[in-house]
Amino acid sequence: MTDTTPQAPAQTRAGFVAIIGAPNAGKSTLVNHMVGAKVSIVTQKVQTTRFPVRGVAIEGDTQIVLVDTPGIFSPRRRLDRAMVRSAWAGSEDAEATVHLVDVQAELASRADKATPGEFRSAQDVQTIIEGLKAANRKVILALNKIDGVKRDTLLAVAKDFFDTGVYSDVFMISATTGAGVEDLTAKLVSMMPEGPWLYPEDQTADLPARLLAAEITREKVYLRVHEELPYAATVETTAFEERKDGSVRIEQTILVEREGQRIIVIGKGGQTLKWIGQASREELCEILDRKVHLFLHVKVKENWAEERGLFSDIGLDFDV
Ligand SMILES: Nc1nc2c(ncn2[C@@H]2O[C@H](COP(=O)(O)OP(=O)(O)OP(=O)(O)O)[C@@H](O)[C@H]2O)c(=O)[nH]1
Ligand SMILES: [Mg+2]
Repeated sequence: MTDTTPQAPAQTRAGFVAIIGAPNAGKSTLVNHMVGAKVSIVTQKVQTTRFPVRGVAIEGDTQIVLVDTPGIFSPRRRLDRAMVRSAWAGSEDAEATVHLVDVQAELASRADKATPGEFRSAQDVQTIIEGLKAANRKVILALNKIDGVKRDTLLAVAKDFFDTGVYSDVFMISATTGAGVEDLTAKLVSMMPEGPWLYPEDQTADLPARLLAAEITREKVYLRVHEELPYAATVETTAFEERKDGSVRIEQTILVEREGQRIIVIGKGGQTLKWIGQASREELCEILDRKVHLFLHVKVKENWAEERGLFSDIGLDFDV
């Protein structure tokens, strides 16, 4: 006799995990690695991520919605304040939070060999620990960038962090090589509540295409001219048209704050802008899986970072 009992539906689990940390800790790299696709842009520059970006990772019956957040640091400008606020908010709404720490910056700072950036990063980590203490919260610590760091050095750092009392668990990982990420993922899976999945099975991200396209171009701008452009550029998609032949036509404006920056982004004979456009177009073709016609313009708009519209476009609060 054949068994005709219907299969009981598998018990699924799903939930949100926020990844917080100082700028440049490797949060976006980790989210991309766990999702297995590029959902958030990565550069060597601090403050790359400006708003919470969601990426969906699936492990067996569990769906983990990873929330990549902007770096947490001492904010000065309006955009900084809004970014930091959104990072903390992302964490408060999540089932679990991972505090990601650049252990190389931490070690350099302890050895008094830190670059100004590494020193700032170590300070920002302390700010985050204070924030967690004040909120009486326990989160998961992941020491990142362990590639090239000695194990006994790592253990000593891990112990110091654990002794602050704000961490429930400590993991040591490399977001670029993937070392240790499986263990961290297994822990997160165990923390997800039972419930239906939050996104369709085949969806890895939920960024609207126009915004994603702007992010990809911003990444290329940063990769190419990061030294000359401290924090001064943003990208807007002004047109996004699907064409009958299946291709898409995208027009974007790169906004900078000064004429000198406009000249840098364009480059000698337009070479820099050409490189940015090519790199962005190639990646957009891959992500959107079709032919892309990309047109870039560069404009000076002194106070683009003070415009209400920019904030609402990317889901940040203007009035913080
Ligand atoms: N050596 C090493 N570098 C890493 C690792 N993870 C990330 N990086 C590098 O660190 C830099 C910053 O990575 P991001 O993922 O953009 O960092 P982030 O925390 O998202 O930065 P913000 O968005 O600015 O807050 C990039 O150059 C990465 O390639 C790692 O495990 N090892
Ligand atoms: Mg980031």
